[in-house]
Amino acid sequence: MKKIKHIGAFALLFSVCLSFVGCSTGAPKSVPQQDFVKVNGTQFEKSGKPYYIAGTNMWYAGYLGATTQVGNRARLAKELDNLKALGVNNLRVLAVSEKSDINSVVKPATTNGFGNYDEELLKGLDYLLVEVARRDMTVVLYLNNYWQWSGGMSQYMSWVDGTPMQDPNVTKDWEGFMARSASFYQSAKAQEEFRKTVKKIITRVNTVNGKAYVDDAAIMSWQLANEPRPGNNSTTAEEKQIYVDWINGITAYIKELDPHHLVSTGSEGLMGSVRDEKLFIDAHSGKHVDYLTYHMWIRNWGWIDKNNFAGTWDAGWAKGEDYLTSHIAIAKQIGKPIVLEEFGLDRDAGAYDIKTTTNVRDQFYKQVFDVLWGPMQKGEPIAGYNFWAWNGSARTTRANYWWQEGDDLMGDPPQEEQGMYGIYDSDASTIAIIKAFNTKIQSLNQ
Ligand code: IFL
Repeated sequence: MKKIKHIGAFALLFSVCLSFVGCSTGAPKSVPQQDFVKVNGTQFEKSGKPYYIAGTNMWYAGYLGATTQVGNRARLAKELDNLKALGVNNLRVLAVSEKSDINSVVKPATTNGFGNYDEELLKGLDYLLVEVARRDMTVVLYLNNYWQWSGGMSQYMSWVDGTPMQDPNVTKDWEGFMARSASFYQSAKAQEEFRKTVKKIITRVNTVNGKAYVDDAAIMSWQLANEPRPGNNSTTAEEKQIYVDWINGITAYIKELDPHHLVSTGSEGLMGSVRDEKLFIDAHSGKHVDYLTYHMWIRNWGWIDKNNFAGTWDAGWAKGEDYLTSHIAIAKQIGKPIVLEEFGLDRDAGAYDIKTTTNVRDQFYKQVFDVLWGPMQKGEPIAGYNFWAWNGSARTTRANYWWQEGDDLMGDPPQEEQGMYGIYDSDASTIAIIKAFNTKIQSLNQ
């Protein structure tokens, strides 16, 4: 009799556990799989239909969802509605930031030291997920940053060894900065803490709708970081291997926590892989990396000169076009989809002022879209794009265009002049070009 009572109690506990995520029976969770973005060969699909990404970057979208001073839910709703009207179906968003004292880092931050989280900002992310789902959009959430503007890997290292973070905007020592960021992959303490944060986010239960993140189909992909690189321009063979091992290890960990969502790296492609094609392939061949990512920065990489667009355009664009297509060929070789998840260009003459025309940028967007559309129509592995970035209704009042705490958040992050690459809601000509391309993309999602 006693034994039967125990069995009955166990059965009750088991059935309760089936209906809640978080009970660690080890049993697979009963999640409706149908709506998750999945990989089918070299394409994405969702709810049984092709799913091409017509996306933007909006790293600050979770910040806007907060109810604290940095948040602005009315603005978030307006931005999402505007983006929806543009045919945008995906946002690439920063999930977590690290507090740093240097100027070019966003404030406040999600993490104020190891294990010290700003719950209000995390609730902002919760709110964003609900609003995104309401509009039938998805998000790619990145969990770290190779660059300084959200604290990122360098800030992890500062917490590990107590050495203050260096601002490469001030020191101009980008090589030193990159080496410091990449030392993150080799630090046992940084990795332990990163995994704790990854677990904290991925196993979170949304405070707005009660849904576990692991069950939320609004999340398309967990992304390791924004633009993780193996190191600086002098990266050794050993450091390349450490980077690949890190990707394989952390992606396996994410899949253990959440087997249903896609996982991606956030890599820029060859330019973020010390121009080593084998390294880029190795970094994306692991079984837990579901698709490839790449970014194309024609001016950052010196292929064109913003002070001489006319004189540098032809040769620069030839490199850009080759970069766009050669990565699609690599994806084909690996047999996974690829997303162009960042690209952008300055306003005319490299100005930051919202009133400056965007003729060259518009031409650039058109040309990028034309290059993508050919292989998309043929079913090649290019699975979509995210332009960099959506500034929307944000405006800067700073004469020098540098962000200060309390200013509007926009797609141009605090490490760059506000207005450099972002698209404002008043940029009608660029918006029309984006909308036209998104309409074509949506015709594939039938
Ligand atoms: O703002 C930059 C961002 O950090 C990034 N790639 C390039 C952007 C523009 O310079 O991820």
